[in-house]
Amino acid sequence: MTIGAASRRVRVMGVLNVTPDSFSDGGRFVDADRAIERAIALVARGADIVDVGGESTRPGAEPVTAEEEGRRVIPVVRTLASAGVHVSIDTLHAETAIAAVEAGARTVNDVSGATFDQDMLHAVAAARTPDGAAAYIVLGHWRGVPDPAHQRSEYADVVTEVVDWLRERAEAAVRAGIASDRIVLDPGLGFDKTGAQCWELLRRLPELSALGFPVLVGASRKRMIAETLSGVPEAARAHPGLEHERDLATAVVSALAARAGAWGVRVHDVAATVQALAVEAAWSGGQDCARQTAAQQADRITLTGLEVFAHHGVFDFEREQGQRFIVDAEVRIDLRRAADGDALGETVHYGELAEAIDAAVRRDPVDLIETVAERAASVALGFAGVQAVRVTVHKPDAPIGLPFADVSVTVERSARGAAR
Ligand code: PMM
Repeated sequence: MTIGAASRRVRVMGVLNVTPDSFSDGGRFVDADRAIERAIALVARGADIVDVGGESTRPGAEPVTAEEEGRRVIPVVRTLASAGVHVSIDTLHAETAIAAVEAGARTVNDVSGATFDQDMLHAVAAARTPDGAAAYIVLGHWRGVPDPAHQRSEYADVVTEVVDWLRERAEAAVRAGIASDRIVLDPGLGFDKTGAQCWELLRRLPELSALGFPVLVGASRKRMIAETLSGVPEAARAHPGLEHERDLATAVVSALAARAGAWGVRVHDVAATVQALAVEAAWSGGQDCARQTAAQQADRITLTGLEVFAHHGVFDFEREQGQRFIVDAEVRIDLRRAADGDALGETVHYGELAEAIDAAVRRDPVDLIETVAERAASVALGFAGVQAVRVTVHKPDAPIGLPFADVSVTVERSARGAAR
């Protein structure tokens, strides 16, 4: 399968930890043969990608050298890739990434967003699989090597910071030579984030999708799930049929992530997630992510004919006398939550939008209506939840020496400089 053209609605990435100290497998798959057996079971249950990791990112886990990591993972990667499995290599090390891609891994999954190893982006850009294909890269958000001694979950706005950081990392990847259609972004749930911050990232996932890259969600068995389950009766948590007591809740997250437009989910228990995704797909009538995202992006609020008297223009008399500027603004925002709850807090208050644009247009005089339009677009984008804006500034009384109806400038801008 490729990242661009989906064989299913949401990709399932099955976790294969080949470590003696992994988060949740407890080192059960250190032996290469057992790891391969486990991977084959993941694929049989419906995994589209098998994510092979040889170093635990669990806080406090012993770091491993690239050499030791390679020794653990490369034989597994080679065997699985030669059996036709889409293998992703979960690594922080460029050296391991290159060796894995050369052994057939098609994706490099770097939870540090390629900041841990400065060579990572160039290594991925240059690496080729044995059949000559360039690799995909998953860029995760993090603030450094997970360490229980570090309290690094202070954010002014976790979503804004994660989105801005990932946009910058995606741009760096493109500059390093990785094609933009080979980049996947991941909010890095649990990496220096509290449970509440992780849930907020999921709640506002469309803000990350608005960057234009596929989004991968990795909530599987994480503390955010355990915290949520702490409120349910003990007897409801014990599930003999599940490998882990957090797997059912993880599967529910997978279904909800699908609904929120995620491109893929990274999970330990593939079977539970595949079932949950089947239910979600049935419920949504087989509508695919792209269409769902497009529907979200089709929602809009339009304000037209806002008249502002201001002093913009290149001529002195325009600066002195002032004139009318007429503004049309269209903001794209997912309106379903506002409509579901009849909640003003979930949408853009059009009165406040009008006032903010009026103030931005009225501010200190400039020569060009281009500048005025840019200002208005920028304040409109500042409203919570706005994914994109289109602003037209008309100057119907412009000093043109011929009869004319109108002259205007239109700008379209996406949230936080959406990458595409
Ligand atoms: N989480 C872990 C490891 N790798 N990769 C991606 N892309 N996203 C994640 O959220 C992520 C990851 C840590 O969890 P684990 O040790 O249980 O696999």
